Amino acid sequence: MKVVVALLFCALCFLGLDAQCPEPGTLKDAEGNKICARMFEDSNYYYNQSCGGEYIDAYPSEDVPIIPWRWNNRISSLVVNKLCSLTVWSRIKKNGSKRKFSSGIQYLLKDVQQGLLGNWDNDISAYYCVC
Ligand SMILES: [Ca+2]
Repeated sequence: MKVVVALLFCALCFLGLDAQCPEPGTLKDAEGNKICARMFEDSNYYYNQSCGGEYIDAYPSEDVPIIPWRWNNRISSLVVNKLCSLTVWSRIKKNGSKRKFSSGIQYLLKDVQQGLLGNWDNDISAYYCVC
């Protein structure tokens, strides 16, 4: 049992070190401006391979009731900066279900429950980010 726990702990350490998702406190754009949240098109059940593919950035106080068409129902993982929060909706114009993410890494939006049977994978259509 102890060996199993030790192995599991090591595996988690390894994943932590190799994590591809950026740490919340390090979120900046190419010019060094603070980003409120970064949303990615891909996720992975191996957490160190999550936050893949293309990404879209939300800046502090950015209010986007209608997500750009090519990003609609596409986001699968996300990171919210320290002291920021990201509110998302499942339908454009802030309709449908609503969910607020505080600072941290969401490796698998598939694991974030929406309603009784649904989840948030490929289902974000509007967002509002504040810091
Ligand atoms: Ca996706």
